[in-house]
Amino acid sequence: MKSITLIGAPIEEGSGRRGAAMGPAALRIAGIDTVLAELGHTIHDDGDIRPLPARDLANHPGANNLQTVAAFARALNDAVHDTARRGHFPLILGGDHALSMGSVSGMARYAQEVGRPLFVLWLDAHADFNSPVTSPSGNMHGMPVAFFCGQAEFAPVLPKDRPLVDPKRVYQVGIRSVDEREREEIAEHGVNVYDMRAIDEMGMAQIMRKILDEVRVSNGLLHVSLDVDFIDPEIAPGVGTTVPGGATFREAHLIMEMLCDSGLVSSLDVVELNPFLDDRGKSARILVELTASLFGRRILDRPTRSA
Ligand code: 5AB
Ligand code: MN
Ligand code: MN
Ligand code: MN
Repeated sequence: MKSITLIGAPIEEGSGRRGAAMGPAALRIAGIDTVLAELGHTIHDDGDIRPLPARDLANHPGANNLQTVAAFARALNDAVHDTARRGHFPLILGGDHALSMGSVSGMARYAQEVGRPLFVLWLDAHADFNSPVTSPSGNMHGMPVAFFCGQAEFAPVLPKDRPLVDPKRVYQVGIRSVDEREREEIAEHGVNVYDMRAIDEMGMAQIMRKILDEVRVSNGLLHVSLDVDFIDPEIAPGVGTTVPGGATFREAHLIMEMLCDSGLVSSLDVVELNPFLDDRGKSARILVELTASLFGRRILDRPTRSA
């Protein structure tokens, strides 16, 4: 059984629209803490982080709301790092995906301290490998992977000596919407991409076995980042950036069960939930179910609901 610390990160400034700041509240209302406690885990919830705008940073024309995003990233970097050092599992409740600049960087620091490599499983319709220079929108939720892999364009924003993630240890699954420049960058940097076609051809189980084997042989830590738009919008509509043709509930569920069985997961982001766009809490509930599976709920234990 684990000690799990819930860290709410109500950021929406990375996404270019309002609503994702309500994500942590919706996940709590959908019962994320109770479900995990019922599985026997110990849950700590210190509420949401409340960062101060990073006024020391200069604004950048290619990075919208940079000061706010950086403030969340810094606060989360520390919160996640402290949580991991205390031996707790950091479970980050988003908030838009820009928050992963902080959560993954915090885990990269921790991984460096314990002398283990950090792997990242990125479950998303998008590659999120833009930079302030390449982004078509300027929205920083499309940039976190490039950020924690150390793209040079971010140099003014963060210390140069921060621990980075090796792009060859980043595994993106479910990808189906990639910008022109992102395509070049991810290829150049050697990010591992399993797009929807790969999932259809290989099946999710084979993909997951390959990824988990890589983490296991390197004695790595595995950070999982779950963007709601990874799942098909028919079943998870509560997100601002829907792309048709996403993962089914069964595929997403299988991933969580295999992650649980592996025992390799060190930290999790649940991001991009926009309750304002959701359909009667449907997406929040699915995210809670998937999280429960990652922490040990078996499919046999799922409650039967009458229609
Ligand atoms: B998400 C786009 N590539 O950079 C951009 O939802 C979309 O965190 C980014 O994956 C989507 O603006 C960001 C067009
Ligand atoms: Mn994303
Ligand atoms: Mn996405
Ligand atoms: Mn580059």
